[in-house]
Amino acid sequence: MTNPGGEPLFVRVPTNPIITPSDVPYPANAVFNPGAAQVDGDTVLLMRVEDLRGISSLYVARSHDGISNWRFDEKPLLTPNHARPEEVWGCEDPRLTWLPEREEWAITYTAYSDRGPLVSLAMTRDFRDVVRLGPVMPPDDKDAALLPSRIDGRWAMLHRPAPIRGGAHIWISFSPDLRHWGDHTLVIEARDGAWWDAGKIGLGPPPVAVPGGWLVMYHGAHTTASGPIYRVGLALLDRDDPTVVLRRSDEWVLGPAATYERIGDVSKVVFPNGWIVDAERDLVMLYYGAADSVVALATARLSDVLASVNAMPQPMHRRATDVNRVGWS
Ligand code: BMA
Repeated sequence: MTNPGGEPLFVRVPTNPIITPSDVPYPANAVFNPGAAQVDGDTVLLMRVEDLRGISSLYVARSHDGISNWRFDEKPLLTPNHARPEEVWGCEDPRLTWLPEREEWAITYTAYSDRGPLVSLAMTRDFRDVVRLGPVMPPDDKDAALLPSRIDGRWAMLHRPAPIRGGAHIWISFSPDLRHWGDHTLVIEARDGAWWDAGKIGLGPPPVAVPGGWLVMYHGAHTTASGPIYRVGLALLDRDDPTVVLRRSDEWVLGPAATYERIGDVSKVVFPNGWIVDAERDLVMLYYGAADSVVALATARLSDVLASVNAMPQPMHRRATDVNRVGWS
């Protein structure tokens, strides 16, 4: 997908990949799928680091410009805690949402239990100390992020349960207290057949409030004879009722093209979990895991992203559950 000038919407920085396993001060097989935050003038990445056993922990990296001169914490912020059965096989793929009401960051991450991956929640103010609230969704469920503020008095979380039957779609659930979740509602359905987002989709970075709604990026895993191809597209949800999809891209906006995206532990994967959306600088900095091996960065003008989203088709059914059948397959 291109901007109004016909150029690609998202442009990779020339120094990609910006962080590799050889950059970090601890043994790592892979460094990927970071969440992103802006804290005290720094860009903070909370990176998934897979160690030489195959178990992932979440480590902090900081940089003033968000591109170079990364400073790496030596110890993980979150590492499997054996008193917690939900994460015996790792802590993966964090999304970071600043909650103004609580003045802290919510970390939604995939806790890998021996019963499957589930969504777990932890809180931090500074990315130095962290408090776990624990599992909020049972397995299999992942790709979760909180909305930054309550909707009609309740917290809202987008996430991706993987049902035994049918495709894997994006749902939203609501909570009065961040602990008890309900009113589970299907929001964005994976498409079918040859589509890039057929069969399995999942939320990317946390939704961001923009004029006209919530800007959402999501990944689609298109199945091929040589395994899945992970690409990303955009959607816009209604600001007051995020169960309503206002816009959805037909085309992906970023897909594996560079060598570091096409070749790695899992080839042909771009997997963004974090973005810095800066209205003042008209800038989106999109951080993503490439080929489940390294961290990469692509940038876009926010105004171009919004213009593209507003030109995208309006889904025939604004609510996934509005379809004229028993939905939820
Ligand atoms: C997803 C997650 C991601 C990973 C992606 C591609 O299901 O497990 O952590 O980057 O697959 O392998």
